[in-house]
Amino acid sequence: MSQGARALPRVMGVVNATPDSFSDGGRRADPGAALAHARRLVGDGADIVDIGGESTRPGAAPVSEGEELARVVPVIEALRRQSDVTISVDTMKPAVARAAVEAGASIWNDVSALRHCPQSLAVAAELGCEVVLMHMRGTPATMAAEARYDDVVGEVAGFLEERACAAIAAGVRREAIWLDPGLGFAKTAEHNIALIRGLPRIAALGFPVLVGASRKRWIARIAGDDAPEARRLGGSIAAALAAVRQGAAAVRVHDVAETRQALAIDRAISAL
Ligand code: HH2
Repeated sequence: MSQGARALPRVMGVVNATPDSFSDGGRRADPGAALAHARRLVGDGADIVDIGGESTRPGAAPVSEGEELARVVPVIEALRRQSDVTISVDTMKPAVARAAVEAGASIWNDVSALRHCPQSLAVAAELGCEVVLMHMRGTPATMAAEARYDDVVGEVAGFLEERACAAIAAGVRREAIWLDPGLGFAKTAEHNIALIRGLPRIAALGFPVLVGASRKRWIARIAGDDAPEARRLGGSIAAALAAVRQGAAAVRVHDVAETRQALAIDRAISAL
């Protein structure tokens, strides 16, 4: 994931192999549908496809390890056979990350920043894959009540720095680490905006930064239009462009083709 400041931002496309994801309502719960969607994202130009089998939306219920494995591993195996796209697995469970890497994933995207299980740090080091360390407080079931900060940017940056140090101390390669401020995870709309504005402080930690704003609830809240998930594209693209201008190296999105187009135009104009 090492890239210079002027490298093109990478676009990570989201595949939720879940019956209860907030953004797509479980339309891709069966592995065949999830695979078809992943292939479409690759055709749309995704640099990375992020496959998850446990929803992390506010209040989401946990999923058993067996269920999560059954949801994601067949999709990763099939996608690996059909495409050489970079695959990441969105999981908090080390056993799922391990099976995903064996099936062909090369990034472990962990919204718990390798804190969910005591073995997570050691397993990440052993797998040798890249890892995304994301800021969250509590769990998806409890996080909404924990959105209280004195200095959200400083506290998130401090947490991410501590987790990167813990990962390196456990044996994860420094160049394999990405950081993510975790928009929407124990954050109000105002916190999310402050974090996008404050991204340079997080990027200054010296790791590439991934930002996931796509279709999240705060976009409709700020726009004041109460738009449902599938109608938040305009705000999602605005947030992705802002994040990239503030130093994000990659954006996690549902609408890959549209985001890539917007990034290309933004890049062309800012290079004038
Ligand atoms: N957001 C979601 C899930 N995983 N991972 C990272 N690194 N950053 C994020 O912002 C992020 C994430 C939530 O979005 P989604 O996957 O669409 O929904 P759900 O968790 O309900 O499946």
